[in-house]
Amino acid sequence: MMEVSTVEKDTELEIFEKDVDQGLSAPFKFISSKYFYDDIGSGIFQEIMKMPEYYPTNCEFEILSLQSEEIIQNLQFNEPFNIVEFGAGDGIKTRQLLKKLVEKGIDFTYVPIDISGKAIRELKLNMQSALPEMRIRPLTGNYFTMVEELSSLEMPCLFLFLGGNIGNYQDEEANQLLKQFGQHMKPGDKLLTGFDLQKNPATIRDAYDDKQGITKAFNLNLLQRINRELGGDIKLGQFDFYSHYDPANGEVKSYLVSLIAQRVYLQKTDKYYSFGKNELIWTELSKKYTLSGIEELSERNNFTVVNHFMDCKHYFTDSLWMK
Ligand code: AVJ
Repeated sequence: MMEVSTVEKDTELEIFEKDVDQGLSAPFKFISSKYFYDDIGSGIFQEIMKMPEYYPTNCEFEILSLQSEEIIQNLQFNEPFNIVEFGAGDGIKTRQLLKKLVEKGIDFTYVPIDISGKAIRELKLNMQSALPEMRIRPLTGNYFTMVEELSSLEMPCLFLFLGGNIGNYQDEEANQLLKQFGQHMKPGDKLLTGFDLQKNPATIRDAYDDKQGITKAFNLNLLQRINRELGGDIKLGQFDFYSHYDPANGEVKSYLVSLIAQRVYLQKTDKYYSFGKNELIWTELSKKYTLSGIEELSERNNFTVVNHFMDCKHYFTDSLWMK
C-alpha cells in the first residue's frame, strides 16, 4: 500500500485551505464536491448508496451483474491486463465484473485507486475475502499521480470510472479529465464510464433530496470538515441544505444555505467570512446525460464508443469507450 508522506499531507491540507478561502471569498460562494470525501464523508456516501431513492447504485449493480459477460467480450484483450479503477469506493458493484473474470480464469490485476485511505483498506479486505484468488494492487491518492506511475506498465488496461462520478464535472472539466485519461491510455485500451441518464425529473429530484436527510448530512459534513481541518467555528445548525434538478439542462445542483446573517472564522486562514441571510454555498453538480451527449463527449476527446450497457429501466449506462 502507498504511504502518504507528511509532505504530501501538508500540501493537501494547504490546497484545501486555499480552495476553501477562494470559494468562501467569491461573490457566489462554492466549495468543490471533491471535498465531501474525507473518511466521514465517504461513510455517509455509503449510506446514500443504500437509500431506496438513490437509484444509480442498483442500476449499475444490475448492469455489472447481468452484463459482465458482454462487457468482457467487448474488451478484446488476448493477454494479461490491468483493471484500473478510479474512485473505487466499496467496490461491491465492481466485484460483480471481477467475479466473472475470475470465474472465467482470465489473467488480470485489479488496481483500485481512491483518495480515502480508509475506503481503500476496507476495499482490499473485502475483495480479498470475496475473491481470494484475484491479484489486487490498491493505491491511495490522487488519480493522476497514480496513473503516471502505472503508465510505465506495458499491459493493456481497462480503466473504470464508475458510479456516475463524471457527473460532478462541468463540461470543460469533464473534457479535461477525459483528455487526461486518454493521455495515459495506449491504443486499444478501454475506458468504462458510468453516466446517469436523464429521466423523469421527480425520480432524480428524490434521489438528491432524501426525506431522511442523509444527503443533507453529507453536505453539512463539508462544514464539519472545515471546522476540523481548518480550525473553523461554523455552527452547523445555522445552515440548511437545498438541491435542485433542472430537466432543461440535466443539472442537479446542491447548496448549503446560510439561515441567518453570520460570519465564520477560520484559524488556518486567520480570516472571517460573511454570509447574508439565505446566501448559498454551491457544493455539487450532478449532471444527467443523454446518449447523444455521451457520444459527443467521447468524440470530442478522441475516443470511440464501443457500446452502452444500460439497466432495464434505462436510468443509467456504463459506456465502454476505446482509445
Ligand atoms: C458519487 C458523484 C456519483 O453525484 O450522484 C450522491 C454523489 N451526491 N448524492 C452523485 C452524490 C449526492 C454522487 N456521485
